Amino acid sequence: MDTIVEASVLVTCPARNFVTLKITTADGVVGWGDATLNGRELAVAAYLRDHVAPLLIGRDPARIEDMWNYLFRGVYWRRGPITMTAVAAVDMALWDIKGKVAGLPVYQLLGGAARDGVRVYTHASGADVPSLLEDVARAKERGFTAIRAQAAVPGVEGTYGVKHGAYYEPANAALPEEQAWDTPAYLRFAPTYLAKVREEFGFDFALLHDVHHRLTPQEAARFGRSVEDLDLFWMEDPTPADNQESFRLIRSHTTTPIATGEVLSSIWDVQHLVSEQLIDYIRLSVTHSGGISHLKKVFALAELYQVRSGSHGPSDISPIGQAAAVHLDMAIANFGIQEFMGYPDLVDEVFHGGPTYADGYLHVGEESGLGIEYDEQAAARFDYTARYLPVARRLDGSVHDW
Ligand code: CS2
Ligand code: MG
Repeated sequence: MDTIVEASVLVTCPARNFVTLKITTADGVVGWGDATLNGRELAVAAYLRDHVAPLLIGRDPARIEDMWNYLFRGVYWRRGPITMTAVAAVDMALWDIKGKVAGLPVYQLLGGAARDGVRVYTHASGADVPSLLEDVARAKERGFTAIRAQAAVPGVEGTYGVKHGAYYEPANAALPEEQAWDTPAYLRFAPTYLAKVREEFGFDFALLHDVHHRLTPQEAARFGRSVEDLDLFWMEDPTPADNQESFRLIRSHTTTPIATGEVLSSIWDVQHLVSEQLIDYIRLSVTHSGGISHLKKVFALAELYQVRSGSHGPSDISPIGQAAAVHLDMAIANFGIQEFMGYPDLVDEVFHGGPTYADGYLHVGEESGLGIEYDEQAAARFDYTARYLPVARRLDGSVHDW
């Protein structure tokens, strides 16, 4: 039996922070896991380094389900993004090792290809409508058949989702930037710019929009109704999912498809949403919800209720997490779509390999394991840089969901 002899936590910042777990076995096999949680990277790194890594030494890397339960049930305090991101990193690394030992890509270990490729959507945004339309045009030129559209709301400084430069990175300051939020202004403006996208580009591509937890259920129902003729692929995070039952009000008023889940981290956080068919797409990410093993169970539950996957895949999930997501996307029956923003070039200096993009799809390679290698020497060149996600405040100064 092979055993784990080393588990090390690597923090690097090529353009943005990433946390990576490296597990090494006595047979010299190395597995990599993504442990990046935007704005809370050091919390996960500490949890892994101080409370998980010492427990891994001497254990059998082949016993993935046992390890998952050991780290989920065996620690007593359970669930939540910090814990589930740490568990995810171990899970991904062990699947990477299992694939390397078997000489197979991970998707083959999950049941093989259920599709020829993984359809992806990317982001388009603009500080005003003309720049949004230009960004949508660029995404279409790159072959994307599914595009998320976000524009700044006039008069609302710092509207969510508008990139500054080539990539959208919301963790933009050493302390949380405070951004204004004005729901009535958003409700008046967002449907108009989404309509302009349809007017300019028609209906032959999937148009997505991220509400980003900003509305009450009633406001979200109103928003969903207002864009029904725009045939959105989904409206995302229309309202916070802390109260899963609140989605029923939205569901009862609009046929606009609903996606949620990226800030959730376990099957129990979405069980009611899925089993009551209150949503159409589930957005948990491999990196923040316990890894491949747990997310495969979430998608299996979702399949019973005709809910499809729509995994979160921003640039603040590392290429390792993105690769793990694509391996899982390849193997499940109820795949919906995969988010794919791409990464700044600097990231390629640390993370080598991974799925390749072509004509609106990601194609996972045939390399064994997850297919990503991590350059520790390159990573050591990029020190952690404190970056926080913004905080939203309403016009009266009270805190709103960001
Ligand atoms: C967004 C993310 O991609 C999305 O759907 O919700 O950009 C999210 O804001 C970031 O991942 C937060 O770090
Ligand atoms: Mg989102």
